[in-house]
Amino acid sequence: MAIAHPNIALVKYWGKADATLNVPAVPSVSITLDALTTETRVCFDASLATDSLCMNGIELAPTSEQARRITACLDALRTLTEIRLQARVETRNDFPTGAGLASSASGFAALVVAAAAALKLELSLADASKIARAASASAARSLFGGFAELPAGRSGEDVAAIDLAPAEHWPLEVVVAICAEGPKAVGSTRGMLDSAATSPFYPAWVEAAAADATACRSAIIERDFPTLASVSEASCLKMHAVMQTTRPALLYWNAATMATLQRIRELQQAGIEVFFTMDAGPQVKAICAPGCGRDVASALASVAGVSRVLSSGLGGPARLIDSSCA
Ligand code: 2P0
Repeated sequence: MAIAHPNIALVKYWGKADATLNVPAVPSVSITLDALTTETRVCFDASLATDSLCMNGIELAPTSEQARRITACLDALRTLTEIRLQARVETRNDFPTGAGLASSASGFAALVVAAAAALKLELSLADASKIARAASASAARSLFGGFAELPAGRSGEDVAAIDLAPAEHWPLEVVVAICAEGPKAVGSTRGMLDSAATSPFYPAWVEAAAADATACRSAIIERDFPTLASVSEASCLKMHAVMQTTRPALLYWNAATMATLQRIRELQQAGIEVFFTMDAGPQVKAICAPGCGRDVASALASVAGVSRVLSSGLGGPARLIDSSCA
């Protein structure tokens, strides 16, 4: 069994340089959370005719999109061995799946770690990260704890995420305001392709991304909260500007999202070190300087439309927790 945690990008990934190899067009910088967890068990079994997949207690049809992506990831690992057996995969998230909380990041990171161990493959972190990236680019970052970066690539390139700093370097706190519980309307992969094809802002977004990643990296290394807040909010809002100017428009926010942003602005004006980021869903992630999470959580819990808040510190890398069927 392997566990992995979702990560939240501070400088966002939105766009592909190579959709087939799943290579990002922009660099992204993320933090890995400790309070949300995916647990995945993989057993290769000679009695199976196809991969058999169970997610959160529900069997997935082999023809479903999720099953297809999981099998493709398992195939990438199987081809590195002599083993051609099919696998039983059981995976469970202790947080909402497919709702803008990066369940595909933790899911594919845990899958790669569990399946590699079950196949007795000794993969470097870089190689594990490349395989995870091919399945879901944000998963490449969840192989690492603390702070990670996934560089941009070019068409045909194979890029891996890199470790920027461990969680202990700067124990930021994260409060997630749940603004809607359901699954997101449009998946990230479809949305990114539509944005590249139709948003007039997409070229400017790609052009500015390297500078944002550089500024973010420096702010992390120097533990410079105001700079991290400024570059992260700007990256998030630019990404949402691209999303909103995509045709058909990707409107991930709801009224509670907006009310939460306004509450965070008030907290900032009151001197609390906090900033916001949002992904392909309505949830708002409030990133807090060490020690500020409790006050931010109680403030966001009372925002109209916020159903609950989740609080987290920064977490460790994807890892094996027992090796029974890995
Ligand atoms: C991120 N997102 O950097 C950005 C911000 C969503 C918004 O990474 O197409 O599910 O599978 O590579 O990994 C979501 O992207 O997309 C994502 P694919 P993935 O966190």
